[in-house]
Amino acid sequence: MGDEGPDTRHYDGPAGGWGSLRGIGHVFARELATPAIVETLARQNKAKGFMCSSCAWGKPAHPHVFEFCENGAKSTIWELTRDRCTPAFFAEHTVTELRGWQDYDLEMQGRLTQPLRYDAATDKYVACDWNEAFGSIGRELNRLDPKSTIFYASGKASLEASYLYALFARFYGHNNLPDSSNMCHETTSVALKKVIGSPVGTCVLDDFDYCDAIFYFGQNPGSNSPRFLHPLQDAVKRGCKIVTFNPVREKGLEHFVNPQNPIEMLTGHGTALSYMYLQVRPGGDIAALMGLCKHVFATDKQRLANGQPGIIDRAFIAEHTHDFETFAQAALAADWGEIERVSGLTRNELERAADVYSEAERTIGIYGMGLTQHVHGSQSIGLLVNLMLLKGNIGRAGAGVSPVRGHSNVQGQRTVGISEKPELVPLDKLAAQFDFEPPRDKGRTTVDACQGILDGSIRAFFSLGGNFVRAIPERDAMEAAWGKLDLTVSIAIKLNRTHLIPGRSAYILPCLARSEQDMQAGGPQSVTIEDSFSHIHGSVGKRSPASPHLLSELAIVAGLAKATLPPHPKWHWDDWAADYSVVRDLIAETYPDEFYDFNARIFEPGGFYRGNSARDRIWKTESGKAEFTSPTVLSALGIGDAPGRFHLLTMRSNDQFNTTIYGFSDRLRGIEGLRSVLLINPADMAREGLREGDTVGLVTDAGDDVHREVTGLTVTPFDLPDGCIGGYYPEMNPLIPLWLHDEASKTPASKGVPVRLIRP
Ligand SMILES: Nc1nc2c(c(=O)[nH]1)N[C@H]1C(S)=C(S)[C@@H](COP(=O)(O)OP(=O)(O)OC[C@H]3O[C@@H](n4cnc5c(=O)[nH]c(N)nc54)[C@H](O)[C@@H]3O)O[C@H]1N2
Ligand SMILES: Nc1nc2c(c(=O)[nH]1)N[C@H]1C(S)=C(S)[C@@H](COP(=O)(O)OP(=O)(O)OC[C@H]3O[C@@H](n4cnc5c(=O)[nH]c(N)nc54)[C@H](O)[C@@H]3O)O[C@H]1N2
Ligand SMILES: [Mo]
Repeated sequence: MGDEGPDTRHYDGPAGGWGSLRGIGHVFARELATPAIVETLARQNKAKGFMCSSCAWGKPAHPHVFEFCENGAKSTIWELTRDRCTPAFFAEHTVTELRGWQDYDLEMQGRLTQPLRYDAATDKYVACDWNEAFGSIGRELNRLDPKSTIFYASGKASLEASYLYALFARFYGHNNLPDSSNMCHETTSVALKKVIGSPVGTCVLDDFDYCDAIFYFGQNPGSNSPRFLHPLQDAVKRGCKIVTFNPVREKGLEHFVNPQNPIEMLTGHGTALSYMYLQVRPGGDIAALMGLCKHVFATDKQRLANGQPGIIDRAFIAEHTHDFETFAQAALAADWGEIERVSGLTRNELERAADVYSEAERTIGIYGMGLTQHVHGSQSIGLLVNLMLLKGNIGRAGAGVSPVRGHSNVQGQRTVGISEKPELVPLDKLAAQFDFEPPRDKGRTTVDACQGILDGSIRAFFSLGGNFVRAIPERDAMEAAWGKLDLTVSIAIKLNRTHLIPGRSAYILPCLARSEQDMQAGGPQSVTIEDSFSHIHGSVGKRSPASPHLLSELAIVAGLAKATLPPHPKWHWDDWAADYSVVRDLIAETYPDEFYDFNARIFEPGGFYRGNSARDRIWKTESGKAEFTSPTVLSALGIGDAPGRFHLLTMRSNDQFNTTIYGFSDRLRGIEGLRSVLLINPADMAREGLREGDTVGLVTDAGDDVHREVTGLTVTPFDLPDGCIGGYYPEMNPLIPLWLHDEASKTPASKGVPVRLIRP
């Protein structure tokens, strides 16, 4: 697969359209999909149906006939594959041998079927039974200092399983509960909390029916949240203007043919989405936003001078915000020359974009990893909020700031207590509810966990889903340190690279997937998840489990906890695992304002809204108002330009979900058959004396003395700003220094890695 030659024909088709149907068809054929898969897809993202396990995009109250996208379908088909990765497979292959396999080939073995224990003598995983696994893991945990263990979660497990996982950690004695969010939207959780007092976006799905403009930063809906293309298309048809800031010309933001519209499918005529598409340099968003604000101030001043009404919403600013004047001064002082240099955009482009903002009555600011994964990412988010605040665009219909979240329940896991930040968790409430003394000290983020693994202070690692070793920065050093852990436990549905670096004692615990029926002592169970818009949805799995030996994630967490912790009159693990509605009652007791009547509301069409204070213009910030912040830098990159240095942005293809590689077709970018590519613009290629198809490598150019490299990359011309290189995540992760992360949240700076080219 991966050794096929590159085929980087330009893809002229739109996002969606026949290409997306063919994209599903490939996976469908390969997986020998059954009528059961078709039935499951028809129930996807609908009330009383099953909630897609791909992205966290909202689920409308009035869904389409097929409320799923190309990538949601791939994700479901990937879960429901007929292939099985059984103990017989592990008997044939040593772990050392499997470490040489590609991610794609590992997951292609299919669903894990039985609990597995690592046997060091034979270097193989062998089947074990659940009691044996729980018992020995419990004994290991009782030998360890709780503070030397990490309980990671990857953003997919349900609210119920996540709530119990966090309880287990705290009953055991630590707050080391990092989440995939720490590599993703933690910048959001920290920056939005600081400036608007709410750690999540303020929009709901309906806002897209009313907005006049969307300012769209660093998020790729065509691949990563394709159902978003429908509301975007509807908005554009109403006259809403989308202004996009992205170094890459992403197809999904340019042109969309709706696969659910027969006329568009037959004619190929869809909708051009972006009114302006601005190819900002990586990390150039602070500068771009500064330029936008600067021009809004200038236009406002001009209009006032002409006796016209101003643009800036002064009443809102006076009543609801803090530190406006400081920011107004900073914007005035910002230099257009610097703004143009750092953003890579012209003053004229930014002024035209700012005019769109000034003219729109209601604007939504959207963003994704293009803002969050930078050293000064939290400052970019602060400035986007400033832009919104200038016209009172937070806390009214059709307006707001809207981060597009990743994993299907990543936001929800934080909501119900998976957090390393004890101040975000109602610990007193939990103490009273469960009669114990919770740990009060700060837990470890993903980066802190990695540091602990490198320095030996962390001894055990649990993962509730995910593929941690593959997703984190500094891969070479991390893989070497990982094997020295005393205990590694992965709750998973398919085999991945992380499982192949076993600790001294290691277990893989296979679980049910969300689409599968979850039968417990109390009958068939449903679970819940929270989408990007803070709406909570019930999800019912109906498919037969991939193996009779699988347990639900919740049952596994309860089994581990019961085997580790002493009996306690208020800890009813068996009852909780028997009936998840009991767990929902516990959640409602801990978070009554958001989850009251939880069980009665889980199947409301469109989900139930747990509310957002900033949307109601209640600002839970230090000053009690929304905060204008003034940036300390204009570039979000931690390490600036230098001769020979490129800024690497790590990207997702249209044919992957994070570390799960569905195939080798990045259709929307016209890159076929190969992931080991180095994308670079033709002018930079000429300057470097490179030709298409050359093989080169990259080394990190971060000024420390660690050598980090990735080799064997095929040079591929691509439309990118000067001085910028594109490559795929996770293949590029060995290049990212662990210390290169957002200053406030420690989110790794995966979109701004300083690198140099090396020739073989
Ligand atoms: N099919 C599929 N769906 C997914 C995922 C997947 O892997 N596959 N992953 C899920 C997860 S966990 C997440 S977090 C989301 C991620 O979804 P996104 O937030 O869309 O993440 P990326 O694709 O990594 O990058 C987003 C965009 O940022 C742009 N960009 C890079 N650097 C900059 C910059 O400096 N400034 C600006 N303005 N733009 C920049 C890139 O060109 C890219 O278009 O998607 C979720 N959904
Ligand atoms: N360079 C670079 N690095 C990045 C990023 C980037 O843009 N660039 N993005 C970052 C982001 S946004 C994220 S969110 C992280 C992702 O990091 P993770 O969340 O840790 O990784 P995933 O690839 O989503 O995890 C895939 C594995 O999850 C398991 N799994 C799938 N479904 C289930 C389930 O239902 N239950 C259980 N228990 N297990 C399941 C499968 O075994 C599968 O192999 O990576 C981060 N790393
Ligand atoms: Mo993510």
